[in-house]
Amino acid sequence: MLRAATEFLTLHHTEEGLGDPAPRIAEIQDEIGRTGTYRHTARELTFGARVAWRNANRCIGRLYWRSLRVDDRRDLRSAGEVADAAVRHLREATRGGRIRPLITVFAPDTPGRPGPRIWSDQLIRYAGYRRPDGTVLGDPANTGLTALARRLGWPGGPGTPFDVLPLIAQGPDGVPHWFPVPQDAVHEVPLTHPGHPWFAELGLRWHAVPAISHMCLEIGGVCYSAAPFNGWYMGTEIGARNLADTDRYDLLPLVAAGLGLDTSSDRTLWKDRALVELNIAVLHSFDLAGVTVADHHTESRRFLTHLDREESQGRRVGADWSWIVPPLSGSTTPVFHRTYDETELRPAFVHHPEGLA
Ligand code: HEM
Ligand code: NRG
Repeated sequence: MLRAATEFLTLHHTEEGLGDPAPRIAEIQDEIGRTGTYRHTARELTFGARVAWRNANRCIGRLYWRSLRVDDRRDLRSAGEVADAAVRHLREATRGGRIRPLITVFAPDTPGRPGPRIWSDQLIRYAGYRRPDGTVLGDPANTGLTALARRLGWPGGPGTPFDVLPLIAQGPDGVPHWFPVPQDAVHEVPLTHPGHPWFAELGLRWHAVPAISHMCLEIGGVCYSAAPFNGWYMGTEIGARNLADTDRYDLLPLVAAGLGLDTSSDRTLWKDRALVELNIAVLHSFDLAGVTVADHHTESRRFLTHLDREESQGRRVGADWSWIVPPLSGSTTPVFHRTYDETELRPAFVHHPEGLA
């Protein structure tokens, strides 16, 4: 821990021009000796969270890493407190559609006392109910989380394809609990298409804010076991994956039918055409609703600006090509046509080792 702390404090002092980090490191060494851990100052926490975003190799949205707002809620550790603050996070981040990047940081793991955990992988998730015949109503990605919620006593939602799941969080007792996410904290966008009135009748929607909640924020050897964060969506996440993947909502056949496409052979490229129209609908609908959303061309350009800007500051940017290149029209974006340094740096967001039971 002292090694990780030293590395982090040196980075912080160097980048922010804070002078010699040695006195602060000596203080931390003493604190670790006495307590087995140490406490970041508010300023260290903010810097650490921003740099963890900067170091997220899978994230194309990093240009604005300095603008991340950090809500310091290290005083909270019970499941109920975490759930309440998570709902507050959603409201603060959404702002009626003018989405802003925000992270809420809860109590960290300390020796003999693990921090809280959020089992839901995002603050907002749609239920996936497995039917007796094996098919799924809702989002097939969330059947495990839905089953867990039911086992914990959640009575289930109204039974639409877009039922918002409760939040599942655990405090010091190590027992997961479920908490309803109030409807007014979940901003959603009904999907329509600018050129196809029938599209609205498909009854599709998606939520405005992607808020990843099951990753650990690791700063200077300290693990913040619950630290939900959000930015805004890139349209393809919804239109080219969540609604289109065959193991998600699998909607391309339905969209193709609406478009009157010949689906008798792959070679008609009906999937490709349906995919483009679905993505047009996502961007159009978010724009119409006044909800921040990025298109993959713009976000790709911003990412290259980010690379330039970071490199001009003398910093190397790690990136994972397979996550950075958008899942639609990859080769039409500049991020496709190059390779990236894959080095992983700390602070970082890391996946907890054990998955969902
Ligand atoms: C991943 C975009 C903000 C941290 C991603 C992905 C996209 C993306 C497209 C890939 C997701 C996937 O394929 O499932 C954006 C955009 C943002 C944004 C447009 C707008 C501001 C943020 C913020 C943070 C963050 C604020 C943290 C403070 C991450 C991390 C991953 C990721 C850790 C990898 C997640 C994983 O391993 O599952 N981002 N992001 N992003 N982003 Fe961002
Ligand atoms: N693909 C996932 C969300 C992953 C993170 N994406 C972001 N993050 N845009 C989905 O729900 O489709 N962010 O913090 O903005």
